[in-house]
Amino acid sequence: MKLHHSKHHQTYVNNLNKATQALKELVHNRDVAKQIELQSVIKFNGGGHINHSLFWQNLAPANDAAASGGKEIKREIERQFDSFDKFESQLTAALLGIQGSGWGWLVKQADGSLTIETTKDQDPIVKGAPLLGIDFWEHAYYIQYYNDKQSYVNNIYKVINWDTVEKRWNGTAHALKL
Ligand code: MN3
Repeated sequence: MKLHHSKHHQTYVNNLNKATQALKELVHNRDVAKQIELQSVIKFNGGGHINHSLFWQNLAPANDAAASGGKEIKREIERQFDSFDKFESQLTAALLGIQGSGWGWLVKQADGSLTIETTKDQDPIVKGAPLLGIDFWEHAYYIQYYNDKQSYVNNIYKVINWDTVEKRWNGTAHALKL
């Protein structure tokens, strides 16, 4: 995770900064074609920055109170998914079903419903509020777990900061304002 934070996440930040700087010049020079060309770079690196920022705040040490917090959101999850176990197994299935690189999410929709979503590469959640995001790129688990994705999922569930999830759910922490 140290490498993940200081190398991988940092690269997205550096590339996003470079791209937004370049965009300013292109706007100034009224080069619309080049601005459009730059959109995918901004989406990838901006998404990478947003997703990882959400991810780090989503984690807590296993024995930390925050890892067993979030009583209200857990009750809501039980209500909407029938049980917490059902929620976890649905999220696990979604994560293990990702082909290539991507993310698994718990999202609060505008009508209050909770949904499990996956996004490809570094696409961020832009519709609804992402409450919980799990990085499912190989770089997130390979050093520690090799190809054993299931163990990565099992262990990441032990270090979820449920207080953060709850704050995003009840609006006391803005999910996308970093
Ligand atoms: Mn990552």
